Amino acid sequence: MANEYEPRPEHKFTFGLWTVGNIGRDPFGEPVRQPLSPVELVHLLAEVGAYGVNFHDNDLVPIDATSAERDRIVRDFKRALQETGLVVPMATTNLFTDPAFKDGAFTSNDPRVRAYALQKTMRSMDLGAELGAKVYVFWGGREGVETDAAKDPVEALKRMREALNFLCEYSIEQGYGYKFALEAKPNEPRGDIYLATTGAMLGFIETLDHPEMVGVNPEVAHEHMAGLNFLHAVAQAWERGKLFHIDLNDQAFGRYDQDFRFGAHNLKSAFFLVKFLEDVGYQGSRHFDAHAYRTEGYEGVKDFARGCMRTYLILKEKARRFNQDQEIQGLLAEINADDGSMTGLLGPYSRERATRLKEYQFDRGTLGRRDLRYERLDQLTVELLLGVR
Ligand code: DIG
Ligand code: MN
Ligand code: MN
Repeated sequence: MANEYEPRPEHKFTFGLWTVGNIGRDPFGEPVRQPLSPVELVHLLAEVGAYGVNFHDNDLVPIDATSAERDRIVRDFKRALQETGLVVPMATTNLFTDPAFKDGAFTSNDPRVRAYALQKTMRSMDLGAELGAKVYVFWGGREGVETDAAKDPVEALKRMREALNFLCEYSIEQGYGYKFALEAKPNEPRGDIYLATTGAMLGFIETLDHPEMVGVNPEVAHEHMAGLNFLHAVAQAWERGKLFHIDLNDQAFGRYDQDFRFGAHNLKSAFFLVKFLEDVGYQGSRHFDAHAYRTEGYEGVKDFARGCMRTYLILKEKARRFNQDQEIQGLLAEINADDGSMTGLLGPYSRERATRLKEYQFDRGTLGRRDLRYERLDQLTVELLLGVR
């Protein structure tokens, strides 16, 4: 039998060209790896067992490419997809590298930059649609400030809303059928980035003209940078039907954006995330927006990519065991037991229910004395993860 931790297409593991193609440049050092072409990266991803590949426009087509060069690049890329069977579930726009975007794209104070950002995004949406992408991610890496003297945050939100409304209309008119997925990050590269968390994005989506087209793309590292529980952000998005995509990686709290291999830093939170995605039947891509350590060559990059997928599958098996574990499930049944005594008191509002609730005599002492056995439950979870159950 094929190893149960080997990736298969049905697992929907995807990587961006910019992840396995990351050449190791950082703010304090030059690149450590030679660049690979998009075609070479597609074959590398096929070799490690990925299902799909995603890209920013300029990961695939350089910003100064001629239309003839663009056509050749896209033709070669399509051939590599055909040869390997990889698909393109998601596309996005690079609105953060070029100096033109140094003060933002959609929220820039310069209307020429705001207009250019719309043009660049429409062209990138065309490219993504040509390659079959159905999810379009918006990460506003430069949509922020270093000083709030420079930009009115209300005006910035209005500009962001206007741009997204415009681009929703464009997708509708073109018949692209895109689901827009907004990706939050609290800071870096800007001192502060607008719409800093997935929760902020969920509130903002409801103010758009086509909220039904727009969801979120939560990233582990970004919610961790904000000191938040990633599972709770994902659960809130899921509960609202807005989990359109997800960026999996890992990240220490309070650090710069580390984009570590999935599960490389906090296995327990990674386990609860995988358990959630599998328990609810999430059908989207498991996209690893991460990159290998700067110490690695391309064999190490493949180790990184294999590690992301293998850890996900191992944790998926741990989640199955958690759901089958008699002692764990027995404790959960005890914890969630309901003797029915509150049935008449809890539920939708009615004057009669409110009256009864106000008159009910609670024994606070009894309520406070309950021994919930969470220590035992968590220890069993840890022992499951440590492989001793
Ligand atoms: C960084 O976390 C961002 C960019 O890489 C990209 O726009 C998005 C796509 O997943 N993630
Ligand atoms: Mn990141
Ligand atoms: Mn990301």
